[in-house]
Amino acid sequence: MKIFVIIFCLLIFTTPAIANANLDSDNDGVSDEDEIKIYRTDQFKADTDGDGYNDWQELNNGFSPHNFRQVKLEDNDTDGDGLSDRMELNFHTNLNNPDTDGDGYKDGEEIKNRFDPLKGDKVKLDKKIEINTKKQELSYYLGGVKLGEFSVSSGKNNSTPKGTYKVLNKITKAWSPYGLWMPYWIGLGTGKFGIHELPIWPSGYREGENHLGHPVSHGCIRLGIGPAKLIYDWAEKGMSVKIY
Ligand SMILES: [Ca+2]
Ligand SMILES: [Ca+2]
Ligand SMILES: [Ca+2]
Ligand SMILES: [Ca+2]
Repeated sequence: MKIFVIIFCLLIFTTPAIANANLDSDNDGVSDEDEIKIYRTDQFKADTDGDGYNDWQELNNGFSPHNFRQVKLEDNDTDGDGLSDRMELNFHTNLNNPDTDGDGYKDGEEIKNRFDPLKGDKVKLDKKIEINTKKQELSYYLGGVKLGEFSVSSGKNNSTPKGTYKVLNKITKAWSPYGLWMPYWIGLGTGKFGIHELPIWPSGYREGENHLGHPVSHGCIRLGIGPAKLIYDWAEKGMSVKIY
């Protein structure tokens, strides 16, 4: 009898919740729950921004359902907090509230300064770089969320050591024993190799501009002009770099 009562209670209390989770009032393919909690769209209006495409079509094709112009999620910032709608979805922040955790700092500022935008106290998020030598790609992550990726040139004949290394040092313009400059040097492990911008010969000639995407270096990981400075500025001494 007791078991029967428990089962009966479970049925009456859980069934409506399950039904609600799948409820799609405006029949646009996105559940009410997801519209309210994740996408912050109008659960009673299939086409929230009135551009002729319903919310599901927009989200499924990577467009913002909050902009009547055809703007991609990564190029739209609904709440103007410096964090794109795409990144808000990735970080699980509220794309319609510039300060999700209400601590006085905008979501975009928090991400830029490495703070958790979901926790009011000053909790720092982990930074991580990963280099995929097969794909010749460097990705960088904050709190497990990928912020971006760049094409690299790693060592020829598998000469880039695999494993997880810590950032040893950062030097704006390091000198290589091969007789060339390595701008935006990020030393890894014991500093015998690292990440840097396409190297420059003393004559001024820039090495390997067309080599990104191909493993041609002596073991270092080369980045293009632009991405090298971005990663240099973003990287911190002691942070983890995984090469595989
Ligand atoms: Ca819906
Ligand atoms: Ca729309
Ligand atoms: Ca935003
Ligand atoms: Ca905040």
